[in-house]
Amino acid sequence: MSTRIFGSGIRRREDPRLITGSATYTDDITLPGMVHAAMLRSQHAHAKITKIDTSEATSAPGVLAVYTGVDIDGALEPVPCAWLLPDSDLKIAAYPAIAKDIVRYTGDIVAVVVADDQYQAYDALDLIKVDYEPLPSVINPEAAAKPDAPQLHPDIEGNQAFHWVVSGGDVDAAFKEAAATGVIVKERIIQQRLIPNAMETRAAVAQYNQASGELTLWNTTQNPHIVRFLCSAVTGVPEDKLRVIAPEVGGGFGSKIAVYPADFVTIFCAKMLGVPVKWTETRSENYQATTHGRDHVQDVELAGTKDGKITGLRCSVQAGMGAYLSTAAPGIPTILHGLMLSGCYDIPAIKEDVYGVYTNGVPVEAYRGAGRPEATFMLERLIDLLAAKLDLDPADVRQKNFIPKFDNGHDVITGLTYDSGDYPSGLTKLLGHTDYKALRAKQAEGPQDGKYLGIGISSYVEICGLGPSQVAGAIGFQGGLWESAIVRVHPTGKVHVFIGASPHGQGEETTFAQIVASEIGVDTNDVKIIHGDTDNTPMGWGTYGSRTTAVGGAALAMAVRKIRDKAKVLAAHLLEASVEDMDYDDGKFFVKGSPDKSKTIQDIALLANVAWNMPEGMEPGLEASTFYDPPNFVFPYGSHLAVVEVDTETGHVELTKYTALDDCGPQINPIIVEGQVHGGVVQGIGQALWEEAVYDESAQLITGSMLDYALPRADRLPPIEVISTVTPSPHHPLGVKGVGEAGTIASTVTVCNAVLDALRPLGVTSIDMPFTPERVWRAIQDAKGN
Ligand code: MCN
Repeated sequence: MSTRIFGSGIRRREDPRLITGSATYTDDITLPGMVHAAMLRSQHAHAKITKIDTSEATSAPGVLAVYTGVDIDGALEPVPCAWLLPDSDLKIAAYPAIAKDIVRYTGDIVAVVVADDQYQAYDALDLIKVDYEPLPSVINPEAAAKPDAPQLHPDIEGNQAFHWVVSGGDVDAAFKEAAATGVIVKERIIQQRLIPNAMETRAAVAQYNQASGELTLWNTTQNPHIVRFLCSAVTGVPEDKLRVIAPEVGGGFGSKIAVYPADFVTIFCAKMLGVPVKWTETRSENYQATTHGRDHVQDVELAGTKDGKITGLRCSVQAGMGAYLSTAAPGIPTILHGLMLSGCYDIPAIKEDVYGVYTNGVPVEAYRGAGRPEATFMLERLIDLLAAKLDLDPADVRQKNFIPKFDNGHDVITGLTYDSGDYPSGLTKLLGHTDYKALRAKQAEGPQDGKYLGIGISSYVEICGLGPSQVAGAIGFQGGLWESAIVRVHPTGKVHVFIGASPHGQGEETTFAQIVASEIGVDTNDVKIIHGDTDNTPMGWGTYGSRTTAVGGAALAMAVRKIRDKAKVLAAHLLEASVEDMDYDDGKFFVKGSPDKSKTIQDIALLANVAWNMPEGMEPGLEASTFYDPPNFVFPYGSHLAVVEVDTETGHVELTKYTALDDCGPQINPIIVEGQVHGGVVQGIGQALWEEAVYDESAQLITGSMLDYALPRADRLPPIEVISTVTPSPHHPLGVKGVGEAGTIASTVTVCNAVLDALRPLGVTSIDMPFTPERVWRAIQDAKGN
């Protein structure tokens, strides 16, 4: 086995079971005596519950129990929020898993039915009679922050969940100077609500042993250890008696970070009834009750000099939180958004006010990119506006402002230290590769048949590899951000890796095997990656924030290096050489200068496990574990380019070209990286052109199914070209940075910049996302004064 396996695009070992239908998801779990739960969810966005009559439902065929908010009183603690943002006047609205007095979004659980089968449970839901007294509702975060807005929570004035500020440099002076001698550009940006669309909806199966008090929860989650932690706190089952298993998870995109009311309710039912209980969400329930993403109203202004040097950025953001604060919600529009506002540039003065606002919508959580697409959009859109105002090429304005190449740390005004980057070279490579000059020349030929050509670029840097834990504490994240790995080499040289991280589509079963294979020279097929079961894996803080490879991969690399070090000592002992005289290459330990005097890793695995002849004081076995807490985040970056043709008669946008240049350090598996970028780019394009969670004036979700919510379709996309540069992270043992969210962070603004570049000759400077044909057409008509 060659050490070159690191960096090779081997096929994903996960795929055969995924594409042949032989994977086991939570809904595939069937246990003896198992019964089924269905949640009755509020149809009102905001209402008082005056009466609930469950008598008819309780006596319906197959029904075992109906529980309401009264029943869980005292049995379940309130649903927790786990990001207690400091210095923000955070006001958490405590709420029960089943609403008792007031519902605050269409989807709030009002009752649960448990029946012998799923259909009986659903039929019985219709028999529960709930009397509501409707209350006024509000969905737009800006409207919800107004003094006369309906009040969601009695003691949270103005619906304000928090007010957080990031500030560095003298912003007011920068704007004063720009007003006198330079330029200022302003924009109002609506980051519409988005609905994450994982292939698998949410599900939970709870099995409680009333004799032992042990509970097993199969749960479709991105972070089983966090689920165990929070379920223990809410249900009272001690952590040592609580096992959480995330079997196959069909994607999450952030929506499976949260621990949901329905998870706690399923556990409650299993505890009460003493039989296993399964709950699986329907797709429309998923739209209604699984967390949404984005939902910002952003007012942004950028100050610059007349030759295009950026001097200041000032913004105010109203971030819709939905009815309650979801598990990680407060950190998203703040830490993951506000701290990234300097982007790839050295902006000397930045101030942002972020207001988290309660609204009558589904709680908002992380959605691929989580805060960073919204930050990148603000900055990169404003840079295009600045370039347009000064009649400069947007690529030149970026080059003029980029932080110069750095290898080991660069401080930006928001307080972060980026690890490494070469932003100018990345953009130069992208522009060369796509023949940007030729594209501009073609554009200069003018519209063809009413179709205007637009070229959009954006440059991004993102914060990922979430860690270190010390920072987690400082920013109020109620957990650690380290990862751990155990590597166990069996007597025949086959390897088991136990990891706390919990991939759910990203491919780490393949790339982590590549790490092991590269470090100790075993075949990737001889390495099994075990994850997603809290009883069988060491602690891990989950897969989100593109951290699994940056943090979990580092833990693994360090553990497997310990194996290599021990194997070297053993080999020296067996070959009667001193350790200093030993060399290692490609799975073989040999005496320097005498390659035939060698032991393979398999030889050593056997000898270590039988332990007949160990060096003095050495423990038997070939196993190592590592707890890795990174010294800093990692900061991948890149530049993307899109070309569009806009039909000014119909407003239709045709995306004709998309090229992504990303730098995530050395790539373990370029095919997986490409796949991640493809998926991410498409999700970002979805926001730019098609997707929007629409609520009506009474806060009813009217895009409540896939019929009404426009997901990206393959036939509407051009080939997505993925190129790269490689800048290692100085602090990661393998130099790698994350890539899982990169595409989404860059692509939304890239495509919007392209459309608005196309429409510049017509005087259109702003359109609200998504850029549907109707909105584009109307913007053109408005610009024409029609
Ligand atoms: N990788 C690599 N070389 C690098 C960096 C990464 O080969 N230099 C590989 C990794 O080993 C892994 C993949 O690329 O196989 C993504 O790794 P990483 O960037 O570490 O991201 P995570 O595994 O932490 O995944 C989280 C990220 C996030 S936050 C969202 S949201 C998202 C995403 O990944 N959700 C996804 N990608 C997704 N892909 C699928 N199929 N489903 C989701 O729900």
